[in-house]
Amino acid sequence: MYFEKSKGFPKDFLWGSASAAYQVEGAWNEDGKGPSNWDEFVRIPGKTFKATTGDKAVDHYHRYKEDVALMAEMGLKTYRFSISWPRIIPDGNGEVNEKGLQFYDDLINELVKNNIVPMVTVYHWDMPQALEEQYHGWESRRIVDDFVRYAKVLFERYSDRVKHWIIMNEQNVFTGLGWNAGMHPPGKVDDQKMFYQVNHHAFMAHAKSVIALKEICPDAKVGSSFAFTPAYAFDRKPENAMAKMDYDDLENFYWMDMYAYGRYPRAARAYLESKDLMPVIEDEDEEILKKAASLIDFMGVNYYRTCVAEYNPIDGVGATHEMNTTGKKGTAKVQGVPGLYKNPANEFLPTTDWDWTIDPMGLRMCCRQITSRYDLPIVISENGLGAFDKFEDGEIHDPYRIDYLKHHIEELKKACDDGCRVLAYCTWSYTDLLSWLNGYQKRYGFVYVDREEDENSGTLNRYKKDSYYWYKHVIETNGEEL
Ligand code: BGP
Repeated sequence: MYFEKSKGFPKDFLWGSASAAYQVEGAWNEDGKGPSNWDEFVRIPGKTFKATTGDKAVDHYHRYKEDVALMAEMGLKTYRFSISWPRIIPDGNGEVNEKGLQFYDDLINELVKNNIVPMVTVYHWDMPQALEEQYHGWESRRIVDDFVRYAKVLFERYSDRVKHWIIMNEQNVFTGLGWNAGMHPPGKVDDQKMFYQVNHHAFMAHAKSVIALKEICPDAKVGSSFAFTPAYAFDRKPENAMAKMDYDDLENFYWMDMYAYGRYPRAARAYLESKDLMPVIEDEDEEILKKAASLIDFMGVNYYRTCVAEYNPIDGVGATHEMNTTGKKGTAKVQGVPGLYKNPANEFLPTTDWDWTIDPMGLRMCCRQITSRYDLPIVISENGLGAFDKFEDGEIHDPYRIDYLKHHIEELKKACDDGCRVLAYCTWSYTDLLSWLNGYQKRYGFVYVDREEDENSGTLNRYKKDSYYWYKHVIETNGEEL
């Protein structure tokens, strides 16, 4: 839609930035923390770019005060971070580690003291390795109770100060890469049946945690963050429009419908039943999922890119289990689901060095679709550009990042004008950090961290990039001057 004049962002809009425990904290075996599935996985040769780990990451565990001071100076309104389950309950379901709880108490207090709203992700992919050993983690329904116990420990300890909660980060990504592509723990390949079962367990863990939070802290706001990649139909050929519908039901609505309605899309269900892929669902699940859906306050969206959906014949391309993790542009390959869709490149859009399309309008489309389909408020919990940055005498000039964020914020403003209720916008990321599979050279932050792939490289000192000063001004003007 077109409006003569923009109403702009709401007065209390939360301008933020995000991170995740494994990607920033380091201190992987300090103060009683147990090993996580990621601590284990990164040690398997060939799994990450140049065998990088989060052992030290960017040492946020020891430098959080300095990081929060930089946020305060910038005027950041909210900081989204995740809590490491194995720091809180080292073996997943045994003793609670007071030192782990203390770390997040200190971080939260530091944020609150600086007028920064803490936004907490309960699960951003680091699961206690002990649960993998006990019952194969997410593959067993036993994880649901252990997860909810962990979540309740957090709610009871922090919900006096934390009012914004994200239960799951990108359930579609950690399960897809974990059980189909073999690129995240537990590294399973093409285990479709288990992929859907694991997702059902994660949906139950999400739902029961939402219900528990509202009992403990009724005024808390809660949702989960979905990695939303909208698709364009390849062209006006009906079979390509249908490929887009299939893609949406199986790759997007499968998760968002569950969070917002507590049910799977009918067409997805029918497809899974025909392939004998439907997960085992227990009698009481439906009621719990529906109750949780009625309680969520927002849809969390991590938006990076759009894709294209084109009909893929039954003997067409499948999953390649490959990704551009080197930053050598043009190395990504077309992937698809035979009989349904494939995702060819979009020649109308530029791409990053890691072959992700750059499509600001896609962000507005995410908001519009969520508003039309679910009529829920929206938290943009991640959006940003991974790029090579150059450090020159203490300065980092990153006009490409400013350009990327500026155009996305412009589109977000239009989404607000369209009537979408957007509560927050968090860039990915605040400081540079570990990119799970792409090492430290794929940088996202406003704050440059002096380190490279080698664990012993760099001082870990922090430097403000040009984008830091730019975002400071965006916040000061509530998005009026971009
Ligand atoms: C999201 C994750 C983040 C972050 C981001 C960038 O999927 O939630 O944790 O890593 O993507 O991705 P990457 O690091 O692969 O470039």
